[in-house]
Amino acid sequence: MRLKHVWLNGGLVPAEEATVPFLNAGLHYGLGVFEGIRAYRTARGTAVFRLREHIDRLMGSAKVLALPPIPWSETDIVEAVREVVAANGFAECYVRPLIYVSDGSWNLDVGAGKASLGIAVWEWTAYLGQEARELGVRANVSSFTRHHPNVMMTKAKISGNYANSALAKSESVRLGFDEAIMLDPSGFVAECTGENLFLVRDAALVTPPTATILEGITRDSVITLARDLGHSVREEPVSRDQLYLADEVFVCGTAAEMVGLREIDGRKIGSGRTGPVTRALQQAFSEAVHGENLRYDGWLAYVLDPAQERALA
Ligand code: PPE
Repeated sequence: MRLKHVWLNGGLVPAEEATVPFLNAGLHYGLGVFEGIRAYRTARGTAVFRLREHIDRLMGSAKVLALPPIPWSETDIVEAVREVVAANGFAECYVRPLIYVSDGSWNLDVGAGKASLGIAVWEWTAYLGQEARELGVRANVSSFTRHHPNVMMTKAKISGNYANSALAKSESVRLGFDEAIMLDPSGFVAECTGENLFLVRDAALVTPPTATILEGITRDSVITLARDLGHSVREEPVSRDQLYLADEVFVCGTAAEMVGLREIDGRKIGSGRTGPVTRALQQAFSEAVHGENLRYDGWLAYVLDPAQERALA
């Protein structure tokens, strides 16, 4: 299905009209902050997963980059996301809000510019390949280092930060791998180019602490699901060789969802297939996002409210 409407600066516009001028500091310098959100099919219609948390992080990113204010509140943006998802009619889609410097800032003073907000959606299925979920994927430790927290702000989803991800990802793909694992400037495992990372050893989960990573909302969901399934979860520094020795390693993010790493740097991880703990968590995650486990219903923002659903019935 084709994208029909984009929400741009206050309302829906036809997708072909959602363009930005070439002379735009957001484009030239990567001065923007964005979110990646997924909407899923549920028995009660399409629901956006952890929408409030994503918009909260979007506003946090804007604060970190010190973007000029926009005239929409978090609640307005939450409503705008529901509006654009409903208007495009996808049962499941990826949602991409972007606040970008649309005017001024040619002197690199972000505060001197003006910011705009756009929200688009698209169907994005196999982010790490069709067979990733079942079989797991192959990764290498990148020759590129993840951002130093006083070079780029690792907690903010700043557009310009993604040049670092793109360098690493492109190199890994060129070398024949599916994804790159990135180390932080002190040599510990940080995250992947668009996902956080967990390892499993003796049924316990370990994941790098939040200091130098993007605080993933999927990561947070996985920690809750894992504890609810009875696993212990520790946030502590992870070294490269700890990955090699793990029973299972998996990555998680909105676009990728949950994907096992079956091989890292040419070393088979565990059995060389997506392991049992990863599988159980994939299942629990899938049930949560599709509204099949009421315990996690608070994570879902239904696109149509009950009155709208009745009107359409
Ligand atoms: N780390 C990075 C660097 C990252 O980009 C993401 C999301 C995550 C961790 C996981 O965060 P969360 O989605 O809240 O669980 N990456 C987004 C963009 C991917 C892209 O290629 O663009 C995403 O998954 O939407």
